[in-house]
Amino acid sequence: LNVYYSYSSILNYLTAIAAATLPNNMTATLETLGTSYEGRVVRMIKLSKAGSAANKRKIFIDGGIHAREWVSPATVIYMIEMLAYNPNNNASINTLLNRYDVYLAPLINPDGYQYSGSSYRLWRKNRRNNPQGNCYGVDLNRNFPFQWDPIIGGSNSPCSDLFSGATPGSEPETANIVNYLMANGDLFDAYLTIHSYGQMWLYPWGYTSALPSDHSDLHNAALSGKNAIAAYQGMSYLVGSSTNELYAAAGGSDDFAKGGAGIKYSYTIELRDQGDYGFQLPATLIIPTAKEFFDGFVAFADTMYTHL
Ligand code: 0X9
Ligand code: ZN
Repeated sequence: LNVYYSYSSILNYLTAIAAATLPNNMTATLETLGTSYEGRVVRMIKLSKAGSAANKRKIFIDGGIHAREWVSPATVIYMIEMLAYNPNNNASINTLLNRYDVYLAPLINPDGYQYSGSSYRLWRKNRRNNPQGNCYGVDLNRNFPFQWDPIIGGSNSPCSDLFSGATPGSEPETANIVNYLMANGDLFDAYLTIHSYGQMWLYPWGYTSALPSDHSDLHNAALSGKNAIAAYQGMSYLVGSSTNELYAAAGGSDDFAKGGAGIKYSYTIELRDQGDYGFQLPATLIIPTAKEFFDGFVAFADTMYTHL
């Protein structure tokens, strides 16, 4: 993680960790969410500590929905590494793993990520060849089938970076998450989707300025995360609802996870920075960005669990 991994390096990493012998009774299981528009496989790692409570609750974390946000998959891989090995035998990590199985899918949009690396660094969408016009790509974070509406922060134009897609859930990369969460969502307490940049810990709704009825639970758990982040290097994260703190944008995965799949603690995380490097965060900042967020995640999960 001193460099950004390619798509194939990410796949190799996930395959290797599933084959590795892990300490502390940890097991890593490789699962497949599906394939992308261009046919790349989308994988997920399940991390579970054997011998801890039966029928544990679960947490789902994804990254790489937006192609250019490279620190997102890198951070999810860092999280896999820390949870799998817990190199300092940290008590808070052990507690988390005694309470939760954690499912991590670092690269939801492999076609876009590949294209961002090979052809156009600031590519955002997937790589669908849109039938109308000569434009490629759907913004996967406008495509989720809950309150889908191109008029609200999306677009009906296939050439827009914010194209919401022809229909709700039209994209294979969207369907990979939707199908998994619809089948398993009731076992999950939390859904976190990792993006960059802006340093925000956002909760639903993204399609309206109204707040969910349990918004104070989501806000308080996120504050624990924010405070743990600040304790590392003083980085400041903003906590609030997507619409109220950022902008209204319908069809996001966070809104779907909460409103469609019924996962209570649903968040979009915007990692570093605040615009100096923007999407092109230097690789030297992967580790500090990932470490502070991981600290925040562990603190968040503790607050979430103790308030269930
Ligand atoms: O606009 C987005 O999709 C996210 N920001 S980003 O810069 N990473 O593109 C924010 C999404 C917040 N959630 C919803 N609007 N549902
Ligand atoms: Zn994003």
